[in-house]
Amino acid sequence: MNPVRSPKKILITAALPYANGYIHLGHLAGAYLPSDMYARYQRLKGRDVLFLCGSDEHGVAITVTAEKEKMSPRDVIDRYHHANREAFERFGMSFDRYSRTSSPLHHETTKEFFMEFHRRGLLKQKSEKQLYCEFDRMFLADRYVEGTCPVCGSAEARGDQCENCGSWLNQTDLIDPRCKICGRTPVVKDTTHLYFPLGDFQERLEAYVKERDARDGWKENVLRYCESWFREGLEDRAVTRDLSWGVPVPVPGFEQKVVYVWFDAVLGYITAAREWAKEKGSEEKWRHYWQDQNTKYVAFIGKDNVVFHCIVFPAMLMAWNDGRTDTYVLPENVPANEFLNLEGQKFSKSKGWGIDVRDFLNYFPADYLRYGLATSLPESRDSDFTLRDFQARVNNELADILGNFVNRTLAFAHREFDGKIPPMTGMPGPQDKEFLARLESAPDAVGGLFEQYRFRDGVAEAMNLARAANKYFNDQEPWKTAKTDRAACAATIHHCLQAVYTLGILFEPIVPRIAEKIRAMLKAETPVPGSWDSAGKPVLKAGHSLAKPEILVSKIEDAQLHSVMKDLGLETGPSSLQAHNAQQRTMITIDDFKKIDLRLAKIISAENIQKSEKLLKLKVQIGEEQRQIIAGIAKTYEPERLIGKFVVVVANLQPAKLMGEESQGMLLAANDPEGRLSIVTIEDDLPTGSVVR
Ligand code: B3M
Ligand code: ZN
Repeated sequence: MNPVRSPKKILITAALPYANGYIHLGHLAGAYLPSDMYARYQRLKGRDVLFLCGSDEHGVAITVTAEKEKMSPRDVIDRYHHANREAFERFGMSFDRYSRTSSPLHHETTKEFFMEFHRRGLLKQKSEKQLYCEFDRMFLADRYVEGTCPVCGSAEARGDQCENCGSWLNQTDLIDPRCKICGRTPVVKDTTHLYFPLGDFQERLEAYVKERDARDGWKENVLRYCESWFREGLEDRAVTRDLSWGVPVPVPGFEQKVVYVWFDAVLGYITAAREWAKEKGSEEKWRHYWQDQNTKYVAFIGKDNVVFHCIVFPAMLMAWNDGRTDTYVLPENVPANEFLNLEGQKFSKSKGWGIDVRDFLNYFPADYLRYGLATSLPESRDSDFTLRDFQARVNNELADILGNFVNRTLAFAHREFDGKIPPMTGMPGPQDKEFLARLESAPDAVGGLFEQYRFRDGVAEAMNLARAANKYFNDQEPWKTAKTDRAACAATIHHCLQAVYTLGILFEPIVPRIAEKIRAMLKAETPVPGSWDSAGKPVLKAGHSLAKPEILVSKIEDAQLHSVMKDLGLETGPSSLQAHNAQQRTMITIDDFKKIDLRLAKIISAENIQKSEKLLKLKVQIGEEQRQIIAGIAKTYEPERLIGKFVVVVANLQPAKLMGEESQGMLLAANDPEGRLSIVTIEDDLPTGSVVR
């Protein structure tokens, strides 16, 4: 049997976000909102759904954050795991389980796979050259090194990848590598790792992608990524790392190393199912989804995770399945979205450009956000989210079309028909028939698009039905027939109420709380599994009484939008958002502050530096001492203008080389978002060397 045509069981996963930062709108538009719409839709279709997610809590993403925020990795993951789980709940994600990869059960899952591969001799031991920081006494895994990209020349390439040109790198390829912890130049040393033979699976993987694409229609963007990987040729991948945070490698001689984060992260989906089953009190129930070849497994992700879900994870599952009878299902499809931009610019954690879900939901109901994102999902290419569009979508569509139709219909039924569903007598006219046909075909039209992972189109189709319903209401003019032809009026309202019911089902995957309100107003039961197919049909019986209508969606006023944009720092671009985020930055103690030795200094000489438009070379007097400081102020200050000025310098900053010149301190200056700059000076001429605090 073809599992895709009549899938009874559907396993759905959404990428496990790293527990090292808060979930933002870009994440939601990537993997989360689409997966949730899909899961909710499939449940309404009566399918047996298991929907899983959780926090990815290992790897350098976590340890780098821990160092930056001066916390232990454990504290980092605890903070973000709980915050993100809560944000997802508020957003209305309907996960059956939100797990975490630091759990003991997950370590067990990972070790099981690892040992299975090891026992079967799949993992090859190889020695490779890696960068080692003699100061920090460690091998610098992936993101612990930075340097110049050998492909594009960007100065900020990471050990594993250059974000600027997207090249995959070997850390030893980096030009001028630097240790990210201490800034020193690392040395090259040998280290031994275990490798998974990914290359051996290339042929089978190509066939796998081809077959699943033919069966379930993979997205173009995903196929393109896969093709380029296949074209380059798959190679063995190290699955161990020299780190202390992660799942310890269970192989003798390797106890000091941990399992590569991606090896364990994808297995997190299996752990989540095992946890879910445990909680349900039937420990083996997870196999009902993962280990039944009739399950359709769909893995929702963002585009940067394609290789791990379309190539690495399937290869791991193939490898397991080769030697076992308890075999896993492979992803039937891996719908990956592209990126969502915010107000025309990339979301960027380091630039502070983005909106956290938690922040946004302090201003607007989750369903407004769901609708706003659903209509701008980056399904085939990057897309843009702007607050203006968001307002327009909510006001002109959610409120004016859907909300308005539901409200006017219910209000009319209360006014003219005593709050009950009026009977339908007589034969429907041509316009009624046309509308009823439209209504009847809507569930399949919307559902068909959801089945093809075309959520934007599906949402538009659902809204089109509400549009058609409004038009029907207008064309029928029930306010007139109420006086002239009661039977016709009753029929119109009867059909409109059936349409309200249908909309209450079709909008459930998109805006679940609004849909719930609609059903409550109709006093229709909350949707039971399978109710999708009751939509479009005349389900409501004449005489059934209705609840009082309430406002479904209130509009977003301009003034409100402005103040939110200001609060969120969205008015003048990334730099103002950065300032906004800076206000929320971690507090420091007075002792932290005292570590900075700020001194009053006098500039005694200043000159340009050849080949640099930005830098000036200054000599400053600090008490008895003279120092050279290289300052990036040449665009604002002529050297002559600076001589004799009293400035504030950081006197205990580690010396650094800039354009070959040593800088023995730093000058304080203020910066505005437009890049204007002013050095900090002192009002009265106190002696140089005076302490500034
Ligand atoms: N945590 C990467 C990311 O958040 C990674 C996904 C894991 S899915 C198994 O983009
Ligand atoms: Zn170092």
